[in-house]
Amino acid sequence: MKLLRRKEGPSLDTRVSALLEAATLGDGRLPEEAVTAARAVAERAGARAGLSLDHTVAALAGATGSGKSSLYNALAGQELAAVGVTRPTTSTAQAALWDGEGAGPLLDWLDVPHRHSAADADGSGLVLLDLPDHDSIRLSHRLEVDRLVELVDLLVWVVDPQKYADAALHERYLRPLAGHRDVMLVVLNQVDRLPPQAVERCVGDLRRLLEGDGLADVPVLAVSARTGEGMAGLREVLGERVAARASWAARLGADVAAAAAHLGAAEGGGGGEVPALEQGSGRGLEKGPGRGPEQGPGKGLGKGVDKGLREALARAAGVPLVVEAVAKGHRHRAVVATGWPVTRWLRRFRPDPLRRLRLGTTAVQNARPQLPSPGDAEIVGRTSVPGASAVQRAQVETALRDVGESAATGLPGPWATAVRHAARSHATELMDAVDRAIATTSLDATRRPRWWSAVNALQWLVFAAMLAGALWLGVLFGMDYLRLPQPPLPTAGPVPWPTVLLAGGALAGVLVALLSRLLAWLGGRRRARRTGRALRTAIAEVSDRLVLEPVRAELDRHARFTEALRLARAEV
Ligand SMILES: Nc1nc2c(ncn2[C@@H]2O[C@H](COP(=O)(O)OP(=O)(O)OP(=O)(O)O)[C@@H](O)[C@H]2O)c(=O)[nH]1
Ligand SMILES: [Mg+2]
Repeated sequence: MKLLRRKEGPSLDTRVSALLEAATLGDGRLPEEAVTAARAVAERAGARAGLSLDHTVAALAGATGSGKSSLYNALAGQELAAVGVTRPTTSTAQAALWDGEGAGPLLDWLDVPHRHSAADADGSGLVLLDLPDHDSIRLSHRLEVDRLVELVDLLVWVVDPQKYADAALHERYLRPLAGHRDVMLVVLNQVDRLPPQAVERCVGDLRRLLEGDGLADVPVLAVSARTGEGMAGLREVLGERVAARASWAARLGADVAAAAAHLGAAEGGGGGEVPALEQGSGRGLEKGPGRGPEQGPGKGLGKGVDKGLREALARAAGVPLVVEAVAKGHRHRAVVATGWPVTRWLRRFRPDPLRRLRLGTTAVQNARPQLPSPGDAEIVGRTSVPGASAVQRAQVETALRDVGESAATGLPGPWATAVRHAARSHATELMDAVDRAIATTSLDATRRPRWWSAVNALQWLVFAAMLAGALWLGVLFGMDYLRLPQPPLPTAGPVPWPTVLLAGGALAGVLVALLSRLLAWLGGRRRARRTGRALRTAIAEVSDRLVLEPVRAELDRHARFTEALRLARAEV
């Protein structure tokens, strides 16, 4: 049934890859220890899957004197392990092999050099390990047990009637390994030392303790290595597991789930306590309370999330100033181009407001997007817009923090920190980038409207007419002065032509100049508005590239992490 259920979910391979991906994505965000543990599990799973899958490695583990070596010998059908009276007796693991062909590399990987062939013909494919005592006074024993408990396919916990309730066993091993219940057996040995009616009571008590450990379904077998009582049942259960050849995958599956749960707990911990490895991991399809993938980020990146930031950047970068300079510059140049020729030259003594900001000049216009050296950036990319004030810079800072804060809403602690950090990841370049964007945006602010040339030509024509009139009148005046006969004087109605030319020319010149000014004023306003829009678009692009994009990447990383974790925990 379990096998069937597993088939519905993702394959072990998929889950291992997902775990590895989750570890990679969590790297630098989650506690190093959880990431390393997840990587180690993935690596271990890969290694085990690459070794003999026809063999099932079962380890006899338990306290000293519980009878591990005695059971090992009884199962193997010969005295392979020393059974002593001095405790502890077994100091290194040894293996008994039932049809051990091809199991060499597996035992090399387990680093168990002492190997024997079991005499018992049944149980082909079983590799039985006799372990040292887990609660040993010798550190090397404990280390050996811990090492192998992590690697074997099947765990057979051997307890005796005196010490089955030992806290060390339950708290240090059984409870944290609750997720591994599918690859666990508990053997109550030495039942020959109990009166028959006490055996059942003892087993019942042990079962209750196991239930408390989260191991309700784990088979409990009462046996005696000495009398052979219950040994047939143990052999049968072991035989079934070996024949199914599924323990290795179940073990790795439980390992992957545990590591994923541990990563998830590290995510939700937010600096708090990280639950012990594997705790609660085996509750396969359950979801962690109050945390986890189903919760997800609260808001993520809303559309206008950086509105405040863009406004602060615009202010700090002096956009209102530039916009005003564009309007003024336009009017200034319009006057120079279309003003009354008599007075327009005066304008040339005044500086162009736009050029004063080093905007709209050719140097800035050759928009090189990325400048190779900072030196170049100084020359080409810089405007002379006055730098941001302390207040404006503080406003940018605040707005930047707001973006991070808003994007981080609803995320688990470490990811929220990562998102906040991502929002500020380019904080130092931000103002420079905005300044450069402004320098390269105000491109058409100095383009001359075509009507300026036409009006200019008209102005000179009118000016020429005025000059002609003046000259004509001058000649007439001179002739009169010299008392020469007056030539005939053509008139337009009652007014003589030279007067018409002079006065009309002057009047027309001034009128055209005034009209042009009005048009230039309107044009400047329109151009300023357009420039403002272009600058705001450029600033939005910078904000998007340097602030939102990193935030988006981090949010995406979190989403992928969550997805990978679900997959690793087979929650899909
Ligand atoms: N009465 C009884 N005694 C047993 C049984 N199994 C083992 N013993 C005795 O318990 C003692 C310890 O047995 P071992 O097999 O060495 O125990 P162990 O778990 O390997 O101990 P360490 O190697 O020290 O961890 C020995 O004196 C055994 O003879 C059993 O089923 N009944
Ligand atoms: Mg022993």
